[in-house]
Amino acid sequence: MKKEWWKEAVVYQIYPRSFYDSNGDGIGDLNGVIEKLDYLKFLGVDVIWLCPIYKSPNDDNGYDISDYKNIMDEFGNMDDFDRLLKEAHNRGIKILMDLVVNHTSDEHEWFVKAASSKYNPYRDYYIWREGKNGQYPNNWKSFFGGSAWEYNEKTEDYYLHLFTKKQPDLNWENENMRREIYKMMKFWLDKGVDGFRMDVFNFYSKKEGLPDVVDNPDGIYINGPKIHDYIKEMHEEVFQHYDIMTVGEAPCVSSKMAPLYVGEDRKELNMIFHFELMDISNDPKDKFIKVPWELKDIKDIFMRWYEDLKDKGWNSLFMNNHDQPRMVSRFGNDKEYRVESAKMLATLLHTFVGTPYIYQGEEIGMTNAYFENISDYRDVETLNYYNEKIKEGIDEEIILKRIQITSRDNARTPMQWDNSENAGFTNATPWINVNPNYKYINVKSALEDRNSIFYYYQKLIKLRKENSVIVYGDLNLIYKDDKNIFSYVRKLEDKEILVILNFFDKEVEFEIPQKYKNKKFELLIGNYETDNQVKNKIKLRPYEARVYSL
Ligand code: TEU
Ligand code: CA
Repeated sequence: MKKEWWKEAVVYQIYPRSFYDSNGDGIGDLNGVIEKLDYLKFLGVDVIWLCPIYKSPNDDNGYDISDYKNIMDEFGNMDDFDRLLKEAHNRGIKILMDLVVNHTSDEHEWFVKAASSKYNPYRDYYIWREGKNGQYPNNWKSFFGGSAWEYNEKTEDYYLHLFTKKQPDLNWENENMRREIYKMMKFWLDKGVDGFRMDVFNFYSKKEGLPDVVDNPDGIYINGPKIHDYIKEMHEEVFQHYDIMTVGEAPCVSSKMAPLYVGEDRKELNMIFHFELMDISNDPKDKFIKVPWELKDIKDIFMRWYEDLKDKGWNSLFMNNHDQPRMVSRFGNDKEYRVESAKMLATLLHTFVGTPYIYQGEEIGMTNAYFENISDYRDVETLNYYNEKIKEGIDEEIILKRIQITSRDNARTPMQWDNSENAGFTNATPWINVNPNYKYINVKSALEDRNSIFYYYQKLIKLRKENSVIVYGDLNLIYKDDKNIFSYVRKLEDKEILVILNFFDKEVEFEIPQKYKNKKFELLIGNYETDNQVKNKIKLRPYEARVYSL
């Protein structure tokens, strides 16, 4: 397999609003990120993915951009950004920008002009349609509730917005618009940024005629007919001229389809974020309703993506981000076994095939917030859902229970730095409440405890650097049908490692497969005290993880 720096890297995702507030206004900012670079260096990550920091009215916390070439007021200014980039590079850390070009803010000057008159040159940068018999132009729904169309009084027609009405979709059919986007990308790359995480990139292309969705939007506004043309053009115009990393956020992409986007011969992207794992416990009709998951399904997803991309392209590994509940709350056990289960899940993400992503706070085992009042929530998706369900007459208590488990705000509470007021995130009132468990879950106490989740991550990252088998080795699943244990062997030339993960809170036995029984076992990492004595069977404690070199 071809060697690439982005295959060997570990990425750390920062949600700047909630990372560290350097100037006491309750909002995280770029100088706050600079102050914490040494912490990230100590953890050992190679790349930071910065969630959007561009000018924005913050209808969707920066995913609604009003000026791509300027910094959000609350986060600082371009000098701060330039310093951040320099300081990160000085420490050998790369910076990945969030590229949000499926839509802009409605306050972007392109949209302001476009909405002013049917004859404005910017009109065609967006997607406008007349109503049908006094109704919406078609049946498309916004991801954040209601129709995807908003009426514009002035020009007496509708514009498309797949997210909030303050996030109008760009018209990728328009070549001038595309050229301006590529120019803007080069503006950032010429500053020296190291790549892009591309927000819903597979939504750019919309099917001609904008037909109604019948079963699902695949091929209509997701993975639309021209999507590969656009990404190839972007590669040709932009990517190929730089040594960068690209990762596309890709809802509704199957493992079969993925090689078309990330195939090494395709000249499109380095990797994507697929949603199969993130959707695993979602009720298909309502993601706020969670259904139980089984280990079998998790294994199937990991294995299928491994096999379908094998020798073709690369994958990304993550179990949470700024849109998802906290990983330890969702896939682990944030009550009795928070530390053990957080480490076990980390072991999977850092020893499987693909580039691991750490979402801020994951490395200290931060949990869901479980806020009890709707007034504690800030996220537009959550608030829209609440209002919609109240209108439908659903009991408030039921709605709040769903929100507690699923809301994106679970991942957006401030980073917990220490046990002082507001978790050391700010000395003002934070824009969103801190999780009350900051008293004992925080960076300071993690750094003081040799057995903390933090040091476990540090060690995993180091192991990856020292053992190329973890990056480039083949993978073989063991005990495919075991309901409790996820186990596999990684192999590169004569190097082999065995990963054993107990996914639940019960003790289970793991029998060493015949062909490994005579090997010498050396424990590389584990989340419990163990000696190197490996007999035929291993009794695994709750959420136990072990990685052996054979
Ligand atoms: O998310 C894209 C997306 O598909 C969302 O519907 C996401 O799945 C949802 O938030 C989960 O419920 C991206 C960004 O990551 C998200 O923060 C933005 O709100 C969205 O695009 C619009 O830019
Ligand atoms: Ca601030």
